[in-house]
Amino acid sequence: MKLYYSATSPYVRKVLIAAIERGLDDRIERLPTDGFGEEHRPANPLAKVPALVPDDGGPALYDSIVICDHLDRIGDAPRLIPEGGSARDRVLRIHALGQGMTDAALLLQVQRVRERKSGQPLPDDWWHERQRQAIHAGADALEAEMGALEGEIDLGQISVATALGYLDLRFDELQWRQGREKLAAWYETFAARPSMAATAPPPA
Ligand SMILES: N[C@@H](CCC(=O)N[C@@H](CS)C(=O)NCC(=O)O)C(=O)O
Repeated sequence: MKLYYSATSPYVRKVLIAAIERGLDDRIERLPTDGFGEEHRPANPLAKVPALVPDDGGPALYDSIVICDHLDRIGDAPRLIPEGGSARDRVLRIHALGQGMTDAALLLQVQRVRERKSGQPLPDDWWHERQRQAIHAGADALEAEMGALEGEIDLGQISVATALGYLDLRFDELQWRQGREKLAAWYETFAARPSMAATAPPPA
C-alpha cells in the first residue's frame, strides 16, 4: 500500500497510528507530499492527505476514516472500530468529536498561514471564534465523559489523541489542559504509546 503523506497532518497521523497498532505499518510505503500541493490530486480529486493506494491497485481511498476502516479489515489484530452495537456507535461518535476538533484547529491554522503569506492580519471573525468554541466544547465534553476513552485502544481514542497532539503542535495558546485534568492525564498515558512516539510531528 502507498500512503500520500505529510509529517504534520493530524489526519495522516491518525491513519499511521491505526496502522502501527494493527501491525500493518511495514506494509505502507509513505509518499511525502506538500499537503497543499497538487501531486496527489490524480489519486484524490480533493488533493487532501491522507490518501491510500491499496495493494489491489484499486482506486485510492481517502478521508482518513475510510482508510482506517480499510486497515481495520486487514489481518487479524484486534479491531479498532467495533463491528456493531453501542460500542461501535460510541467509538464512531468519539472519533467524530476528535475529528471535529481537528477540523476546527486546521481551519484556524490555514487562516494563520494565509496571514503569514499575505503579510497582514486577516479578520478574526465569528467564524474563527466558532472554531475555538468547538475545540473548547469538544475538550469539555471529553472531560465530562472520560469513560468513553477507557478500555482497549480504539479509533475514537486515536482520533482524540491526534486532535490533542495537533493542539500541542500548533495552538499552545488555547491551553486545552486548563481545567481538564482528567483529559490531560489520559493524554499523557496515551502519548507514551510507541505508535504516538513513532508518528510525532517535527516541532513547529
Ligand atoms: N476529512 C479529511 C481531511 C484531510 C485534510 O484536510 N488534510 C489536509 C492536511 S492536514 C489537506 O490535505 N489539506 C489540503 C486542502 O484542503 O486542500 C480526512 O479526514 O482525511
